[in-house]
Amino acid sequence: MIDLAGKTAVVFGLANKRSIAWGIAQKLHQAGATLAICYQNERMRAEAEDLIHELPGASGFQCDVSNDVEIEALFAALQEKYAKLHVLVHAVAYAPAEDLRGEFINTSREGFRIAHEVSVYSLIALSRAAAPLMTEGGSIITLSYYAAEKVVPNYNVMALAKASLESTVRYLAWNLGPKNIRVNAISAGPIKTLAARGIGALGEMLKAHADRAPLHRNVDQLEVGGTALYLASELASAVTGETLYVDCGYNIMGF
Ligand code: 0WE
Repeated sequence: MIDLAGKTAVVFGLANKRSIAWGIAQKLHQAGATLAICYQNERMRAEAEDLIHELPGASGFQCDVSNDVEIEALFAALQEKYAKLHVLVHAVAYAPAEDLRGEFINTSREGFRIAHEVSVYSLIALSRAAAPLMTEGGSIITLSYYAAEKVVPNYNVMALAKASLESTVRYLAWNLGPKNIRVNAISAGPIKTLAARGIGALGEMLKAHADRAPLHRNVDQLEVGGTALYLASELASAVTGETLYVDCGYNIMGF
């Protein structure tokens, strides 16, 4: 078994029990990591804190990753409480709902800006804040989606953001490599989370995915968590700048 005892991980993007962040947090916790788990705002607090209490030793923090003041305050609190950091998980994305449907050509300037700021710039900002605490090396993990490479109808501006996110992973890997901080993305197959709930055709997408994927099923949050645990561990000590597919093989198919 992978042992992360003595390691500290900060996880961003917990909304509820269906969150990919929750699947990852559970796996890191099982492996013995000390967890700091972040949720966006006061509205998310009650539900998030109830979950966090299920993991002995884990602590909850409020941090809106689009706010530099909140990021600075969070990392000051993490430095105070834990001194060192080994793992950062970024499971955050957002585009305005009206930009995730309809004609791509109608993507708004504001929707483009918000999608990239919340879903991509936040990884750069969090990595910059975390790196000084990763004095023993580290592992930074983000979440991507196949639409970064191939058109998925209606994913629209989020697809551009995921393409940029995967490039950001490579540039951060290059920049942070000398500090022995690895940076990777997990490209997960579609999962029924709060973020996916608004999508009209989600049921249809999950079915098509299970039909076409070599494993003929969908992926779940704990399976994404398993790959995150591997990336967080020494087993992945030479893996950086990569996008790893955790999609039951869907992406390898040409027809
Ligand atoms: O990355 C995602 C979803 C990210 C997301 C979801 C929402 C819904 C609510 C970002 N922003 C928002 N904004 C909202 O207002 N996925 C991989 C799930 C997803 O989203 C899709 C998909 C899939 C799959 C949107 C259209 C088509 C397919």
